Amino acid sequence: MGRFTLVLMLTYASLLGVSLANKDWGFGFNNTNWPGSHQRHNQTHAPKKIIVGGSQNWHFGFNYTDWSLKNAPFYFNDTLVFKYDPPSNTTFPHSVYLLPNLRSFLNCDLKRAKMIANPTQGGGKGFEFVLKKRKPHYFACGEKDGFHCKVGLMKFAVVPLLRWRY
Ligand SMILES: *[C@@H]1O[C@H](CO)[C@@H](O)[C@H](O)[C@H]1NC(C)=O
Ligand SMILES: *[C@@H]1O[C@H](CO)[C@@H](O)[C@H](O)[C@H]1NC(C)=O
Ligand SMILES: *[C@@H]1O[C@H](CO)[C@@H](O)[C@H](O)[C@H]1NC(C)=O
Ligand SMILES: *[C@@H]1O[C@H](CO)[C@@H](O)[C@H](O)[C@H]1NC(C)=O
Ligand SMILES: *[C@@H]1O[C@H](CO)[C@@H](O)[C@H](O)[C@H]1NC(C)=O
Ligand SMILES: [Cu+2]
Repeated sequence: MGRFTLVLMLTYASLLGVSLANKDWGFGFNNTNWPGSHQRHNQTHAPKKIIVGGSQNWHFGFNYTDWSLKNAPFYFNDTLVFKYDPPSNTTFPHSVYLLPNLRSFLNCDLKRAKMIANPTQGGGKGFEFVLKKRKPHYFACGEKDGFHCKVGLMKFAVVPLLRWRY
């Protein structure tokens, strides 16, 4: 195979790569008014408020991965609402953390996690989190050093605007 052919193949491959990348990710750059994007992702939908877990709220033992798959896709500016009783009202308080990456998510490793809602913030109307970043969000309960996350299934991942399954 000559050098020229190789270069051509590489060029072709990179073109393919770029077009695939655009197909999957390009809509994220400007989703206000992109012609043609409407068939794949309904751009006219208004941001929604979604109660995490639905009527189950945020509690130990509910499969939130399953819930998130059934309620995907989530969009930019959608609001996730975490509702859970404050310590004054329950003996099993919860919280909400963002885990830094897939690995910590899979292991329920809270070492570098960031608390976004403490055990009292889920009371009343609940804690609201707006999906503002175009990246995976790994949510978990941080109570009992990962026990709620690991054994209580209190974790789920969300990729705003990307459909989680096709
Ligand atoms: C997105 O595109 C629309 C129309 O083409 C334009 O008015 C708007 O400023 C763009 N937004 C961004 C963030 O580039
Ligand atoms: C897009 O969403 C709007 C509002 O939710 C709805 O009325 C419309 O039918 C949707 N369009 C498509 C193509 O799904
Ligand atoms: C939770 O739901 C997911 C997705 O449906 C499933 O793969 C998983 O096995 C479930 N976990 C448990 C412990 O039931
Ligand atoms: C999300 O909301 C912000 C502030 O309300 C707004 O500036 C932005 O255009 C919205 N983005 C999308 C994708 O709707
Ligand atoms: C705690 O429980 C009391 C009595 O059931 C109720 O009135 C109150 O609204 C609850 N507080 C929160 C923050 O849910
Ligand atoms: Cu918990």
